[in-house]
Amino acid sequence: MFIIFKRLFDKRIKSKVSIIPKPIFYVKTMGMFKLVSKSKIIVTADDNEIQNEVKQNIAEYLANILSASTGFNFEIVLIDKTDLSNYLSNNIILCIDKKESFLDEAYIINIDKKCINITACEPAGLFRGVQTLRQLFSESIESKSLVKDRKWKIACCKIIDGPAYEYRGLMLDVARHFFNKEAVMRQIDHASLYKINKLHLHLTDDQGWRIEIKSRPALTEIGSLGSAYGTNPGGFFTQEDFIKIAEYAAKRYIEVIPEIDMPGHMNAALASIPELNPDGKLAKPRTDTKVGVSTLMCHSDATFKFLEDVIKEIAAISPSKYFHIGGDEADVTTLSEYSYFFERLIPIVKKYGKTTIGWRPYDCTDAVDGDAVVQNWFLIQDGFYFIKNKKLKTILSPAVAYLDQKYNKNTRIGFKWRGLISLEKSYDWYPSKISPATDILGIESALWTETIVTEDDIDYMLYPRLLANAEAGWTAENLRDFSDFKKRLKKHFARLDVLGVKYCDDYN
Ligand code: TNX
Repeated sequence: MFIIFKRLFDKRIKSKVSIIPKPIFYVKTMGMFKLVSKSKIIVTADDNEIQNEVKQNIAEYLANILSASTGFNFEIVLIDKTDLSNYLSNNIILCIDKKESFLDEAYIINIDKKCINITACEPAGLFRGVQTLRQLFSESIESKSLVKDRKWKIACCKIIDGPAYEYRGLMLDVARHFFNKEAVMRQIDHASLYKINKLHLHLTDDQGWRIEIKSRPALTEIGSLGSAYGTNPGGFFTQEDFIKIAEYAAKRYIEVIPEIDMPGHMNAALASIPELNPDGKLAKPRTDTKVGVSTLMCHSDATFKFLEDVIKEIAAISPSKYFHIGGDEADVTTLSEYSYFFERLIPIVKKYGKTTIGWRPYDCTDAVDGDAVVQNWFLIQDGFYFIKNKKLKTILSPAVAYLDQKYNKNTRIGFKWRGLISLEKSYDWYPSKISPATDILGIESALWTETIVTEDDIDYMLYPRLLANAEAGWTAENLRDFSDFKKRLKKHFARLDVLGVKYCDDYN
């Protein structure tokens, strides 16, 4: 009898736990932890500076989320590790332990009847652990308003977790259609729940220039007006906006990587600055979505003077060590111009302290070597694709991570030049099968926005596929399984509903 009861009970608890991306190890133990009005968030670390960082970025963040729905006020208490035994009852403990020799973003969660303890060796690990903790509560914990008459219980458990890949990115194209900083921050919030840690902003393209360059005001006075198909009036980030976005992301342990796409995809600049054009006259603005139509003059000093102004200003406001220099679809640039271009450009990027990332085929040029990173979107499903064997660190963006592609023929927006990308396709792929595992820095989901105009459109294309891609980046390949993912995902729709994410439900 007891055994039957226990089984039923186990099943009930088990069916409630639905963590995405899947952690390395989860085991349920006996009993339940209950969050109560006197629960506190306890922060402990050996180092004062780190303790303060954890308080500001993680404890306050967690307190905000939990207090809105529970109505409790969660005092945050900084303590010395030696006092920990006095602070166990009912509390959430965030603990930095440098002695734990795991990766930066790894963490351990121990939940017993008395307390929740999240331990990591770096704040980023605690932040990832907090995202898991959110998912252990019922979805109503995400509510921005008070949820009455609810018991905030979690089944006791132990979780050990850490990422498969260090780079787990989302690319957002704000050039084809512009999205303002509030819209970008909202996406940062949702992506961080699924442990995404890079936000690559595609800031410029033929249809629009979206970042203020103070020494070149025409870029935004002219180049930011308009969008693909002329569907909206465009817009741009001031440098202040960009700094705010990067700070907001950094508090969520997400690094913002700026991209200026060159030497192709440059029409918005050519339409703003006369001396970038062979005849010294402004190019016509473009609202069509043809690619491979524009190029900078690769042998021109005016071009490099312009690029240095741009790189210098962006490098100064961007905390990331990376600078993405595009390099894709330069179809009207000859091969020798293309090679010369990167030979002259890359030292400028280095001069301002940044490491380049570029889309394939920039890696084919001799200038690209060493710690440069390539973003490979030419990937084919079966078989590696080496060029020159440089063993560059690689970010994988195969078709299955192109979330601007339709799910199926009913999808109301999106392209299909890379095929239809159902939820299953976006989940069921294995990075090490398409690139040598030792070269993989990570993976990135790409959201090009030719057909994506509103925030609802972004949600519709990203969700739920971003969860599938996120698991491909975070969870070790041998632990992944689509049918298990689908079961977990089912429960996430309720969470996404509470968060107000307008996901697509026709995703097969
Ligand atoms: C290809 S993939 C592009 C973009 C387009 C996208 C549309 C790559 C590096 N470039 O310019 O927006 O296709 O799917």
